Amino acid sequence: MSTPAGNAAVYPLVGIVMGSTSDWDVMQHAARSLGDFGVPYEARALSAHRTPDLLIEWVDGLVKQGVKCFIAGAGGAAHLAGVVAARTTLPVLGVPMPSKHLQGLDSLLSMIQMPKGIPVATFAIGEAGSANAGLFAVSMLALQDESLAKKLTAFRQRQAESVRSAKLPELK
Ligand code: RP5
Repeated sequence: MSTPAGNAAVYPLVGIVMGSTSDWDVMQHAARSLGDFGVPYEARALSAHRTPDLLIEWVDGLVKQGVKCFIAGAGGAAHLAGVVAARTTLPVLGVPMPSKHLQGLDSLLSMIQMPKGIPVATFAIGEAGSANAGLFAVSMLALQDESLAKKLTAFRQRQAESVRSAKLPELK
């Protein structure tokens, strides 16, 4: 779907996949977290049940290119993250989509209850989980990248400062 730099020579460090283009509203928050830190990513809508072969092909392709982790967002009987995790030993971060009938509880339980042996690190339902999955990927990459670690520290400091300086509204 997109890469932040639009530069063909930059290989993605993170693969973002979602089960449907309808998930993009939520999954763009993961992409934004990565983009804000200058982390190259590739984002695609690919389904574990509608396009299984294409999904596996995409995962294998990114692994070959040297991607460091995957973020997978899906809703309902959300098996996408589990299927990605079954294909690679790289870390897979799962984001449960809010769903129409069960408000994302179905997505959360499907994703978080991975059977022993194939882990998926599951985040909160919706936008917060998506943004946090992006930030978590940045933290992992920062383990081996000092300048990224500094950016992350600066981000935390700015965030803390905005809370410290926040003023409550006047009484009505
Ligand atoms: C899942 O089904 C997707 O991840 C999405 O959250 C949900 C609905 O998909 P669409 O019907 O909008 O394509 O596979």
